[in-house]
Amino acid sequence: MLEKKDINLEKVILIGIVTKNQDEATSKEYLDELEFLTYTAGGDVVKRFTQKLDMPNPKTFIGTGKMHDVQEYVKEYDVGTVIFDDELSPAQERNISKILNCKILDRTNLILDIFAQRAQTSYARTQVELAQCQYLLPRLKGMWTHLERQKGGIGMRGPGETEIETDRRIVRDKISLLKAKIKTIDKQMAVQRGNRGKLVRVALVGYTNVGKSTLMNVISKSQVFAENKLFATLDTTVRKVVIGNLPFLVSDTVGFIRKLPTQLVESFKSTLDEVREADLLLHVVDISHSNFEEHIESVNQILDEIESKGKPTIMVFNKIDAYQAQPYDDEDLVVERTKANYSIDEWKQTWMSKIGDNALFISALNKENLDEFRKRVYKEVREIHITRFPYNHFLYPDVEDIQ
Ligand SMILES: Nc1nc2c(ncn2[C@@H]2O[C@H](COP(=O)(O)OP(=O)(O)OP(=O)(O)O)[C@@H](O)[C@H]2O)c(=O)[nH]1
Ligand SMILES: [Mg+2]
Repeated sequence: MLEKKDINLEKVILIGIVTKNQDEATSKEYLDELEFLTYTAGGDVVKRFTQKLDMPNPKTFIGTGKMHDVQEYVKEYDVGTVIFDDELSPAQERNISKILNCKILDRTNLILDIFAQRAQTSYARTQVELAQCQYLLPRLKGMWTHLERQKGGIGMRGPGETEIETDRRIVRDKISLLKAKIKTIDKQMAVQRGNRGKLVRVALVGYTNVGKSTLMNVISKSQVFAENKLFATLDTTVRKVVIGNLPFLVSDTVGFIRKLPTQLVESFKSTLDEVREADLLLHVVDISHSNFEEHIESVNQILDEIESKGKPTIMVFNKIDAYQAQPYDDEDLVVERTKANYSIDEWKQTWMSKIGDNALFISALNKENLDEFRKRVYKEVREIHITRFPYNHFLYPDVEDIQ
């Protein structure tokens, strides 16, 4: 099955740059992630090109010589798509597509494409479409200059301009239409949320592919779609969970990623309402990923954007089963020991000294440490619950007494 799918994968080249603010190792990690995104979108990366640059070339992003190498490769291996890790200006995109004569995408395009592929419900589809239209609108202007240059300015300007104006109007109309549609669904969803009463609400948040849905399935015995690809979840699922007699709601929602297109954050605002209105956040982290600390940063940044940063938060470090410290040679006096050499215990100490018992270390897959997880969540939810209902706190025993 998988093999058959592999045959149909699109051949893709990735292009990244190494700059003063982005060293070689960082650039490699970004390209690794871009490769995973490409795979998720149905592409097969056949080659990567990187270049050291002080700043991107305004015309072609990378230098002329390097572009020539890419061109040769595209021709020789019949590559259909070239993907850049950074956002291209409309002019760069145009110039490059003339040279390479194939599909040119950037990270934003790619993420939008994956979202479009993965959107299951009409609500998710509407939100993705809105983001795509918003991405397209400012770029239509650039497309006009392209037309002008291609067809020659004189005599073409009138009809050309009308054409582009019409296009813009169509896109703008579409945006209003989509916004209206989202508003209607929002109202229905707000009613639904209102109907849930005053149960404490807990939201799973985190970088994409860290195991949020897996954890959700384990704690709520539900069947949310989980797989080893990015953005497996686009809609929000809410389940009622009961620990030690105390019912509360847990939501699982879309994962975050570095440089999540702003258009997507905006149009997914309604999906993210579940996070904004939550009483407690469980920030799930994939500790087995070499770049997990940067992932935490990206997630915090997006939480900030959606005004949810100050909420009570428990950090849940998942996938401890897959964590592998880089081996360290004690006798090596030259190479300094770094965080990459930390054992899980060292990570525990580091985080516990920062945030105490708000750091948990689990494996959702192997169900390791889930008891501790349940107890910690229970304690927090119970606290929120009894501030809300001071008169029935006796219904719920102290965490020490629950099974
Ligand atoms: N080794 C290991 N793998 C895990 C663990 N938890 C989840 N996974 C795997 O990680 C992958 C992603 O899991 P999901 O639950 O889909 O992750 P998610 O955070 O919901 O991802 P998105 O919805 O795409 O944002 C799957 O292949 C899971 O089987 C764990 O504790 N250990
Ligand atoms: Mg998921």
